Amino acid sequence: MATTKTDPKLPLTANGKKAKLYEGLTREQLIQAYRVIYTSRRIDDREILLKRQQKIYFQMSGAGHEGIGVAAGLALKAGYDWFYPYYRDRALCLALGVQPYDMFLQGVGAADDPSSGGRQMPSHWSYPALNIVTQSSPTGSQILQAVGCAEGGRYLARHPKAAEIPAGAADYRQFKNVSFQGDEVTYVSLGDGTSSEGEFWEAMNAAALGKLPVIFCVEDNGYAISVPVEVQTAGGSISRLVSGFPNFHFEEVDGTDPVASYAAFSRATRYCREGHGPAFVHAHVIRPYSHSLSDDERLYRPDAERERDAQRDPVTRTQMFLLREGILDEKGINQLEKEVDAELQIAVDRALQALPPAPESILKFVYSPDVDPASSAFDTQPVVPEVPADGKKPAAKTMADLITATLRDEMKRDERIVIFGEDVADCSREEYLKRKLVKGKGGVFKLTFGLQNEFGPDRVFNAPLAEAAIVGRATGMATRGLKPVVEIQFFDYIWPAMMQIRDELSVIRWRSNNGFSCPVVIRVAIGGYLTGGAIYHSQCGESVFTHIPGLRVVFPSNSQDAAGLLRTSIRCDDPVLFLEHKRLYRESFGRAAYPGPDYMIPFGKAKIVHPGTDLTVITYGAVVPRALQAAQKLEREQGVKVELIDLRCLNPFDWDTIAASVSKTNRALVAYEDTLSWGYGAEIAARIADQLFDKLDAPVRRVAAKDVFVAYQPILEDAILPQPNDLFLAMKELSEY
Ligand SMILES: Cc1ncc(C[n+]2csc(CCOP(=O)(O)OP(=O)(O)O)c2C)c(N)n1
Ligand SMILES: [Mg+2]
Repeated sequence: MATTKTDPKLPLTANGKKAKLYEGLTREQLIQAYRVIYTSRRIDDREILLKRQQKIYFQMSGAGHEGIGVAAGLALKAGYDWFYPYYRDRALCLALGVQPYDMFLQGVGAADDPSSGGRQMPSHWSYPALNIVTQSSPTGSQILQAVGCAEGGRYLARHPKAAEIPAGAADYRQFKNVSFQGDEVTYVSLGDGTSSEGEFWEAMNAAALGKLPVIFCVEDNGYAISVPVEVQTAGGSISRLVSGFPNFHFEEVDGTDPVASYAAFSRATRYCREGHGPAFVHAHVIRPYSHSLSDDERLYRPDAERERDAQRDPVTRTQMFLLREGILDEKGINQLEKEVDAELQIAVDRALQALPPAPESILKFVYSPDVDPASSAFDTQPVVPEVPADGKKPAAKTMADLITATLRDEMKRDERIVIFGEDVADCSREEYLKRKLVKGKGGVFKLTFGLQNEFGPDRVFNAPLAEAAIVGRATGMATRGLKPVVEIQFFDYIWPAMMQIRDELSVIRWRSNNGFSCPVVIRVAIGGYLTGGAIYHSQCGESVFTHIPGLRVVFPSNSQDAAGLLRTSIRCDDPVLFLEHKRLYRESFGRAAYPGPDYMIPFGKAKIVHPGTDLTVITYGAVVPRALQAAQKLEREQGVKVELIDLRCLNPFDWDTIAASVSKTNRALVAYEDTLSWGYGAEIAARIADQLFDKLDAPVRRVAAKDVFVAYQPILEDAILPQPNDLFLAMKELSEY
């Protein structure tokens, strides 16, 4: 009997015949793709109308990008893979399962908007159930987080026990349900203009280094607002520029063609799933609707150019394709479009009725609603060390010793902790350590010394010299449930990470209405009094960070506080900036015995370092020992009793202790190492003046650094930073006022 040869890849149709496939897509999938593309465009059109009618407040269209979006949505899996889309990815989101109604809820800023509850502009996607991670407006700040997300997934696959929540784990883990798949892929997209951002290149490098399963999708519509691609990208082709990155799979495709785009995405996805490394999809798309409603592209693009683009419009293109292939006839297309239009009408009508968020809700989710690091749960007692047999006192440990001890204890307790940064590993070339050829470095200040040796290179590793990447990757990992404790080598070099800290890390929970969180700990060596540190190794600047809602800021002055507060930082559920004063690392001031593996200090609880009745001095960090010296001298010489308060934690700070003390002494001096004007003490002084005016017998005074950078020559450094004598004179003068 003769056998008929058929293509084995073709699925059977109902009547047993093999159906034609289009790069693996069935006819039904192609109809579905057209439905998504058409829906996406119609939502844009409807939103534009609503904006003109002033019923919504902003509009950002995905027009022209629908082909690549729907292709990516078909190639990847919602709720399984992870997504860091950008504002033109409406079609992707629809393909993944976001409902048009939810998109209209964003537009009206409804309380029920699942992306942000009315906190973010429309087209800033966030859908936790689908693994679509909250997006912001800075172009490109999502890219490093996508890399961190992929790293997080891979770490969890290698350390599955880390995902478990140990019984009685009274920490952030109780509130993070961690899920991961062995072969998941992280998708991240950006525009052609955004590929000029430094963070894009940092992310490409990190993904290539780690062979991470990330698909970078550049949606190249030829313009960044009015700037054309040849002015943006050297040589005009991002594909050419990135072609030298190792370990990547590259695709360049017409992103207005959903079938070709699906083929490209499928190959990219397969490459990533199989663990070969990252992929780069360069999709050429069009932008038919100007950049946004505030832009009129006719001012910089002639008609001919726009008409040329229109020939490639994915809506008409896909429609023609379906007709040509006989997948749908004209009637079928009309029917589908009518159905979509009717569905959108219902969605718009419902969304316009939706309630706005309550003004009282504005402070909800600035911080974790589940874990309060200022609560008594974080108030534990230090373990009293046993007296050794020889009767000698247990060794007093430096701040550096106890920070290392705390990191070690916590890493033992919690496998979700990973440590990375510049030079933090013992030795990246592991074989040197294994063969005992070297001892290992463990940080420029040696605070992470021995941790790679003990916990392995998956958990303690060096990062490329790129601060935005350190914080961005950590943010992505923490979104997945890990607890990155990263190091910024010097406070003076934190600024490349500022966008990640201010616009991402600190606000992810709030802007996603508690849909996502990223409780990273950033340890930073800060401060001067170093003799020779100069401008770029000595600065403070903590008030820049206490000014950021959502970020906890801690600044201990002694070793026991450092241990207790670092543990609270790690176990809590908020992002923390943990400031470690370099001068205090090995100072004899403030050494203490090891307080045990569970010692914690709650945030926002100051310590009275020296009780007094005549004058309150409020300070923190390296000014504490200097102010103590001045206070002791004043008491000795003048009998003035200073109450010295070490704030320890700057956000939140302990207003109650300040208020109680100033109400008693009626005089307040705020002292800090940072430059005087606009510094941290300005806020404290203002609050005292505002809320304790009736209690004051003298003006609130401040002692701080001169309004200049710290200089190299020690004579200059001494003149610039507040010295014990400056503090002494200010205390004396205020006590005599
Ligand atoms: C860091 C940052 N700089 C500037 C802007 C303002 N801005 C918003 S979109 C945009 C152009 C982006 O162009 P491209 O990356 O090509 O994406 P497209 O809008 O063309 O899809 C600019 C400059 C921003 N949002 N973020
Ligand atoms: Mg563009």
